[in-house]
Amino acid sequence: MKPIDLRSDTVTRPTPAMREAMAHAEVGDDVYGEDPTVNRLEAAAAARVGKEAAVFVPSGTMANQIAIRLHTHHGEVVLASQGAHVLRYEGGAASALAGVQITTIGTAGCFDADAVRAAYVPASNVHLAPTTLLVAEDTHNGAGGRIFPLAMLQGAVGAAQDLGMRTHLDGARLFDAEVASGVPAARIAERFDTVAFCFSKGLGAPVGSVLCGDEATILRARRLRKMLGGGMRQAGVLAAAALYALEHHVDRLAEDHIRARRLAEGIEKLGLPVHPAPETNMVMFDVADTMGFLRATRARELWINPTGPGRFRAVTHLDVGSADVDEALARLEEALTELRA
Ligand code: TLP
Repeated sequence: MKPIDLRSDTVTRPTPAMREAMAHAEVGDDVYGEDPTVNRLEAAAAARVGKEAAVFVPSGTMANQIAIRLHTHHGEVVLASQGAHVLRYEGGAASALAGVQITTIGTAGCFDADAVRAAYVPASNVHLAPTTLLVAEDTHNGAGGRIFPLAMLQGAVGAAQDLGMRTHLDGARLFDAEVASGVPAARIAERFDTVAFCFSKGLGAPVGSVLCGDEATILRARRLRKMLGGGMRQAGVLAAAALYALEHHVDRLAEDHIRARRLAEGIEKLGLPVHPAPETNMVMFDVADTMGFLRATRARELWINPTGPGRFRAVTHLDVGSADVDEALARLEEALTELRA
């Protein structure tokens, strides 16, 4: 039985055309700035999100953590959304590497200008840790691939900047937001000092993310990348896959979103609560018996990750076709019949 892997959009494998691009990539030593394919990728990525410069890094986690180091000093506070990736899924890096605390604000992955103002602490009060950085996440993983409403996002970023804070956008899935909302990625990222996005999620590349911002900031980011061990020599082989993804796999994200909606409808028909309604490529649903559901689905080669007790996330991606959605629903029905027997 062919496994259907809905654990994440990180599980995609490079397509034959992408492998072809990788095989023919021109390379050089990127730590010397001499890899032509990396240089091309960085220029294309920066232009795509309306920033001056970009640095290619191995992962979204490294991009976010470099940004946090860039914008803060030890002992400061970062404001981020409830369930933010930088807080929940980056191995405690913000405290371990940058020495900052994270305070969460807002609900369901979003926050407004008032929430930023209410949480803001100036450096003048010696008892309190000052808030110096705002991190937004769009789309929001923990909130089920939710798109941050643009007016709210711009209001919150504006408020942070008026207070003298720096701002970073974790746009691991920024192009899902662009394709689903019709708002260009550059517009979403416009007011942020830095923006990170990933090639290794829905865009289908095997490895890689970028951090984008102005020239001076990205120059500092290059030093931090080196410090963290992210200087990657003949990385053009990977950059070729990322470039291919940027050129060929953005528009097709719409297919993932259609499939996620169809999957959600099918899951609801099977009697499982789905919430929120999917806006992009994630379907969040509840099954009370977490371990039983995992066993019953795994036994049928249907792979879905829990995100907490009684809660699951199914993600559509490049390697999940329309027929796979039907097959996943059939396996799900069988698993639930067994569970309810
Ligand atoms: N998210 C992964 C897991 O870490 C949870 C996934 O399967 O969704 N920002 C956001 C919003 C992300 O969802 C992720 C990956 C990252 C950053 C980190 O990217 P990587 O995995 O490249 O370090």
